[in-house]
Amino acid sequence: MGAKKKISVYALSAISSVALVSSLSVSGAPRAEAALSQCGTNRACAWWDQNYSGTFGYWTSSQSYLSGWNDVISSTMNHRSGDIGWWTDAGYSGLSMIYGPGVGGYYVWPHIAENSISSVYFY
Ligand SMILES: [Ca+2]
Repeated sequence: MGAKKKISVYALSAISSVALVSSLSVSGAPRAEAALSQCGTNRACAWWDQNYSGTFGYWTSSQSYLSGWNDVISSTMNHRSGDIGWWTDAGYSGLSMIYGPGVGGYYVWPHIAENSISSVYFY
């Protein structure tokens, strides 16, 4: 993740400030699709920001505690063949959002999932 962040910082510094401003002002659907493509098969994916943007991470097995990712996730995607449960507390407890294959979404406060996911279960 650190390497990924560095790459994007270098990429931005190569663009002129004018180009940077215009790319920020039109950063809608195209960026979202680019971000969704980060999520390979057989993975549970998450992003820190809405619309599948921001810091990206993925898991290939259940995580009883999302270390480094606790209460920061705003977007999720299930690219597994089975269901995934995102839980608001560690140890697959609290409130859950169970999603089938290919189902994802992003959360805006006051949705219960916004910045509250703490564990993920692979069914
Ligand atoms: Ca939580």
